[in-house]
Amino acid sequence: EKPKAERLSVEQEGKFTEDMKSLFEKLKPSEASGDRRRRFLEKLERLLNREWPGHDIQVHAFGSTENHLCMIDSDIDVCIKTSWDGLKSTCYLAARLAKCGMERVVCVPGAKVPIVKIWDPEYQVACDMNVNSTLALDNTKMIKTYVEIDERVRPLAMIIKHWTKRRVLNDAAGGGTLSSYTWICMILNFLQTRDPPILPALHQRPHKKRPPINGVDVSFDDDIETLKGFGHNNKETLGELLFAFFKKYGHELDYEKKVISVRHGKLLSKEEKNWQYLQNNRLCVEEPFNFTRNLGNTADDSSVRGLHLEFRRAHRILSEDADLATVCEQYEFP
Ligand code: 3AT
Ligand code: MG
Repeated sequence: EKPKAERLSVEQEGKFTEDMKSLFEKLKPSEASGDRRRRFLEKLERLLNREWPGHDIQVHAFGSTENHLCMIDSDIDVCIKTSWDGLKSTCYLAARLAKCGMERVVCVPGAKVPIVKIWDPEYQVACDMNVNSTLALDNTKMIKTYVEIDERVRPLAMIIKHWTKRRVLNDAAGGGTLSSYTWICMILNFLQTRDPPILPALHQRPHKKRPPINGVDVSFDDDIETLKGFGHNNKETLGELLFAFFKKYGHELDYEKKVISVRHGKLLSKEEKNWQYLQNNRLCVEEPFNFTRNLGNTADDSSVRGLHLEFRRAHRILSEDADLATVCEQYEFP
């Protein structure tokens, strides 16, 4: 299938950008929901230190609670930092949280990062927590920095996240599709590869080196004052960008050969990464810190084919009548 139109007409583009702005206003979480999240985090920290006094237990939020891309129904991701060994057993932690009034408590001890999931009925929030797995705090800081560089990043990324949820493309663990984190990396790389670019590659810019954590280099340029305005030579509107996003992933990217790399701010080849023979390597998205990891491997070949069709569907609807509501229509299982 060939792309229907190379670009939007001026009228389509104007309408579409306005629709995006008003959808963004609806997606932005209210102040009240921000408050609920903050108060839940304070409560959790109080509760943990009351249950296990003397261990200086700190609660750090990461993921969308911290990276400016929070949706109304986003969970709260938490890293519990403590030098005490006692919380290493996530099931022990889970049992105590259940006693303290948390609901739907589940411990997942065998995961790459063991977590506890809870629902707090008081503040009506879901929370995933890990103990001392701090890498996510650093990659959250990276995303937050990218979002702050140019004012188009936040509305564009929120709308794409909304689209992924409506089209049921945002369930890495259960659905064999992609996590929000993987989607965000695909959006950032798209913005790094516009001409002229809207985002730089923070890892490639000069910056102070920090000591590695568990062998992983966690440093990148986070000097937001000098980074702001980086993309000002690019004048593309939100509407043009979303259209180009669907076109790129629906019709332009060579999935067979390429690797999406936020760390390098460009596409790499599977050969140079030696990723030709990885399992589930149809869609390759390099994890920016643990760069031997392919974030796209949660989607198998048939799932990537489904994603590809979704990009093409969105692109086709936009080129026909630029209707954002239809693009984001809830997917109904047949
Ligand atoms: P939602 O609003 O919850 O959909 P999010 O940005 O919070 O979006 P996730 O809940 O998928 O994204 O993930 C929470 C954070 O966990 C994001 C990132 O800091 C970290 N993370 C997720 N997946 C990975 C991964 N495969 N490798 C490293 N860090 C990850
Ligand atoms: Mg989250």
